[in-house]
Amino acid sequence: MFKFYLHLTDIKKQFMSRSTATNLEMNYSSTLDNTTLLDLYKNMLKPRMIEEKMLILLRQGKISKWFSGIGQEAISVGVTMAMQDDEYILPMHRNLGVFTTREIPLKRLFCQWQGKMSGFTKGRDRSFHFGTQEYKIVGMISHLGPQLGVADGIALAHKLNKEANVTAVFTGEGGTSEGDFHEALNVASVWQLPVLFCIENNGYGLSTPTSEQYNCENIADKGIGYGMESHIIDGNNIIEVFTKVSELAESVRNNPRPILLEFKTFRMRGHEEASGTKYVPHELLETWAEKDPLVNYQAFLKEQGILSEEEEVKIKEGIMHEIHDGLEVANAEETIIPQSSVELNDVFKSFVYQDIKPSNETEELRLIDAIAQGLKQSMERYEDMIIMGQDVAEYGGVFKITEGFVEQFGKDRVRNTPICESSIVEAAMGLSIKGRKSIMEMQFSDFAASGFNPIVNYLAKSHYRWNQEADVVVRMPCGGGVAAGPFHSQTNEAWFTKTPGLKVVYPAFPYDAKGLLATAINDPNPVLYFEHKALYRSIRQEVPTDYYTLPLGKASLLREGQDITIVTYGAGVHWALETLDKNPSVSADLIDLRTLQPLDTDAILNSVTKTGKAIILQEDSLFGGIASDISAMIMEACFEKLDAPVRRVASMDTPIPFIDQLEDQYLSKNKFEKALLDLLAY
Ligand SMILES: Cc1ncc(C[n+]2csc(CCOP(=O)(O)OP(=O)(O)O)c2C)c(N)n1
Repeated sequence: MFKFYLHLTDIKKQFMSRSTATNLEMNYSSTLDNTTLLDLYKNMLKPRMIEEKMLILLRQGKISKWFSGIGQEAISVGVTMAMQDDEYILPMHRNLGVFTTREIPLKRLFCQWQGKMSGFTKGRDRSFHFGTQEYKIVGMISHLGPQLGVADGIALAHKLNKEANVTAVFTGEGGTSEGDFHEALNVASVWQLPVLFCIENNGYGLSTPTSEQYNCENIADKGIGYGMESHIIDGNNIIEVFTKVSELAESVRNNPRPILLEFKTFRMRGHEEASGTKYVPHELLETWAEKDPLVNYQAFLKEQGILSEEEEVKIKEGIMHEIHDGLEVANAEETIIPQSSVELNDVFKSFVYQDIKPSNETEELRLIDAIAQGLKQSMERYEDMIIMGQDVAEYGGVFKITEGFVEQFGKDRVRNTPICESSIVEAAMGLSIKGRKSIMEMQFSDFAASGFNPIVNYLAKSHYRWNQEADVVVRMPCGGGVAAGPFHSQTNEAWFTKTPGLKVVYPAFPYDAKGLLATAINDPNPVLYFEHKALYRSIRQEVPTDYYTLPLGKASLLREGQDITIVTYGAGVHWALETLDKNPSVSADLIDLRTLQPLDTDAILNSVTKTGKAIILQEDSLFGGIASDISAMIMEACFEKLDAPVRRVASMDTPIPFIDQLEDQYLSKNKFEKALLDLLAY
């Protein structure tokens, strides 16, 4: 608590009493006309009155949860009024004032909170967890921090489009402890992105006081570490918020750069209504109650003769009617009738595959060259598509796939990134919100762990939640057999195949790699594109020279036989081919899945129906891998056709080890032949 009291004393010096605050408001207000001054008031009053109504409904059990922004309205309203209508705002759970100041019809907000169809998420997400392109608002995901990086992506698109726009993103002081905060500010500063990072320092993150959240006097002090301008603003003074943010936003529009804004304020109610405020010292609540932004501002407007009693009553009545009418519409709307087909259809944005055939001209390419060529041709096809990743620019990436790209496409489009996996995935999401495609290169697929949250929670769920596609391809150099140890050898596709909303592509040959990459890029949904490092330079094939596409969700039948079905992908395909070459008497269907999501279930089930035996080979360790799901699927669909139990062949359930002998023992490669022959003999 010590630290918080410290800054409280500072603030007390400035705002000891209502009249001091009023003086300050007067100083700033001299530049504002009466209409603006009244608009600031009306815009603060509306969220306050809505909240008061919601608290009643909550007590009556008519809404599920409520995060109160009472006492913090000046920040939401002042910032939103300082922004142009075409500029994005990314608010948090206490920023109702952003939504109301952008004039979202209340009936829609109420429908959203009641989980009705006329809300913004078709009942799929609650409270403020939604975005709307119509109102240029991108709501939070529960994980708080990720939207900071999303703001970077939106701002990057503005900057590259040479649009003089600023993006405002909110977080609480608790959210500043997350890695996403650090990464987003770092990236924004390195790239000089026009973002206002608005930190609402309201004293508590759930029950945690600032003294247990960070260890410096002001959050604004962190700006210097990022090379970023920062300001402290009295978050309870609407005129100060509006005037300062307006000035700064205008300055950023003319001179794009990030700015860190720390708004000093206080959370007057519990974290959410059910949790109460027992842990908050009474003195603090009393002190801050005196600084209520709405009460003080109303007093100021009256003192100045700008707001009369009659006008006040009229404004309040107007808002009351609006709330009443909105609630009537929302209450009357029927509840959602669940239809599984509707839910499943919205997981992905619909995409009509366009089959583009190559000409006859081919050349022999290694897998790595085919990927590089495909990537280059897509960069030519989509002139505003961006590649981002560590060392991808002049250095050409650690595997040299983007070598020469900077010369052809320039540094704006081929962007070296700091080591900020989360924030770059988030930036890619932001680019998609602005309609730009992007590709992110994970230096090694293992490092997707550092960008995992935004992949599985942001990219994957965005279309289902609020109809916003995440038009992003994440390239994933993966796989073992390269004696690189537990952190540079994993094949971690199962982390993602589990998550609805992600497509997963895993080619084994140069021809497939090029055509599937083209489609992954054309597809507006998030795609994880796995590239096996051990195949990069070892597998060659004749590949069409010009651009072509291949469909996702279509396996390829590499060998045809009668006795057994082998299902595999990636390096497993080559291990299976070697085994079949060594055992010419084995008559097998060999299915290379090529994509794991969507999965070509027909190809698998049709083949097993014919052969009556199935063996699934994966490079990943056994438990929880995709082989288990395919096995279960075969069991369920083909039980009566099976002549033997389905067999899974996978690597050991240990981390993948470094030294050759251990790695060889670990990998499924050397277990496959015996398992295949055993199953044939069953
Ligand atoms: C990654 C993550 N960890 C924890 C939580 C639980 N949680 C939700 S809000 C919150 C407090 C946030 O504090 P702050 O950022 O200061 O915002 P405030 O609620 O005070 O406005 C916590 C701990 C979460 N939603 N996400």
